[in-house]
Amino acid sequence: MVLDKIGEGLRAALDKVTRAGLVDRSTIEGLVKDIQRTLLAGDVDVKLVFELTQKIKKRALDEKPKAGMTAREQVVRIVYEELVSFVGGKSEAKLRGKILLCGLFGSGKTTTAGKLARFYRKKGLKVGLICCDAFRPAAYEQLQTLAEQIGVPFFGIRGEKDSAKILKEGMKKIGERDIIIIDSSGRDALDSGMIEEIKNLNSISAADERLLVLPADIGQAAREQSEEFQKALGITGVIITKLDGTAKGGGALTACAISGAPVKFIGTGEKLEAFEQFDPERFISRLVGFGDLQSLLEKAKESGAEESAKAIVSGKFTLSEFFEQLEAMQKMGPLKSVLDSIPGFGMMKMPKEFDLGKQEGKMKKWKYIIQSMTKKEKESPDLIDSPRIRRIAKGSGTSESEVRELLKAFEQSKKVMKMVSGGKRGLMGKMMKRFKGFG
Ligand SMILES: Nc1nc2c(ncn2[C@@H]2O[C@H](COP(=O)(O)OP(=O)(O)OP(=O)(O)O)[C@@H](O)[C@H]2O)c(=O)[nH]1
Ligand SMILES: [Mg+2]
Repeated sequence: MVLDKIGEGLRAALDKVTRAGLVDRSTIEGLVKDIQRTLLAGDVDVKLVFELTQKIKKRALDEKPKAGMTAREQVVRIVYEELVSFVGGKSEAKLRGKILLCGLFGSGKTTTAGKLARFYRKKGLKVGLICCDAFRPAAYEQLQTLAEQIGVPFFGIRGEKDSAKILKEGMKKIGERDIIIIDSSGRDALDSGMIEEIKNLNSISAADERLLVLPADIGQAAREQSEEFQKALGITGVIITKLDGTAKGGGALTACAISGAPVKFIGTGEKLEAFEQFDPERFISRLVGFGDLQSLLEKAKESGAEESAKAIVSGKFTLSEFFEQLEAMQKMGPLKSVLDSIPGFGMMKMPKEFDLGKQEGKMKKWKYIIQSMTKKEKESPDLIDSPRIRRIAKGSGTSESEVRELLKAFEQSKKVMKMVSGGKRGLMGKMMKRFKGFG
C-alpha cells in the first residue's frame, strides 16, 4: 500500500475516535494532534498541516451532526472530506490527443510512457509511442522494448540527435492514433537547453497534455519543480512516480496539490501495471481504511455477486438475502477482505458470526433452516417465536439452538450494517452516492 505510515497513523487516529465513549472537545483535540504528528512524519509541509488540522478542528467542534449520523461518524466524515480536498480535486487526463512527458533525469518518464500506453490501450484506444529522447543512449531501446511488451506501435530514430526531427517524422509515420505518447529527455536541472527543447517539442506536437513526471522521493521539493515547469511550459498536470518506495510521498502529493498542477496519475512500482489514475476520494478512502468501494464492486462484478454486495452494503436485507450474500461473498474470496473493503469496516470489530472461516459446515445447516421457513418468516424474522423455532428446527433436521444462532447472526449483522451505514444519510450512504450506478 502506498503511504503506509501515513495510512497507519490516520487509521489509528480515527480508530481512537470511533472507540471513544464520548466525542467531546478533548477527543477532537487528541485527534487533531494525532493527525498533525502523522502528516508531519510523512513529510507534509508544516504550514499546510496546521491549516488542515485547524479546519478539521473548527468543523468538528462547530458542525452539528446531520440527522441519522452519530457525532463519531460526523467527525470521521469531516476528516475524510478535508483530506480529500487536501490532496486536490479530481482531474482526468484527456482520452484523445497527444501527451508530452517531461521531467528531470530518472524521474520515471520512460517507464511512465509505457504505463500510460498500457493504461489507454486497456481502455480500448489506439495508442502510439514516440521516443524523443535524443540525449540518453539507450532511451530508444528502453521505450521500444516497452512498446513491444504492451503491443503498441513505436517510433524512434536510433542515433538521431535532433529530437524535433524525430517528432516530426514520428507524427507522420505513427499513423492515426487516439493517443500519442511522447517521451522526452531528462536533465539534471531545469536548464535553458532543456526548456528550449521541450518547448519546441510542445509546439511541434501541439500537445493536449503536458504532464510533468515527478518522483515521490523528492518530497516537498515537488512544489518548486512543478511551479518551475508550470512557468516554463504550462504543464496540464503531474504524474507522481515511485510512491511505493518512500516515506516522503505525502509531501510530494500535497505539494503538487497546492502548486496548482493537478496530480493525474500515480506510479506505485516498477511494473507496468503499478499505475493508476489519481482519484482523491478513492485514494483517501483507501488510505484511511474506508476500504475501496470501487474495487469491492469490481470484485463483485467478477463473481456475479454485485447485487448481494449492494444489498449488504446498504444494510437492508432479508434473511434469505442474508444467506445468499454469505454464499455469494464466499465466491468473492475471504469474506474478511471483502468486508475490509467496505467503508467503515476497516475500523470496526466484526462480530464473530461474520467469521466465515469457522462456518463452512454451518452454511449448509443454515440453508436447510432457511428452506424450512415460510416466506413471511424469511421476510420478517421478528415473527419467529419459540413454537416457530421448534417447527423450523424439526423441519430442517437441526436443533433449536442452531435456529436461534442463525437468527442472532442475522440480527447482529444487520446491527453492524446499520451502525456502519447510518442509513442513506450516514457516512456510507454519502460515500456510496459518489459511486455511479450504486443503489
Ligand atoms: N519503485 C518504482 N520505480 C519506478 C517507478 N517508476 C519508474 N521507476 C524506476 O525508476 C528508474 C528510472 O525510470 P525511467 O523511466 O528510466 O526514468 P526517466 O525519467 O525516463 O529517466 P531519463 O530518461 O534518464 O531521464 C527505473 O529504474 C524505473 O524502473 C515507480 O513508480 N516505482
Ligand atoms: Mg527516459
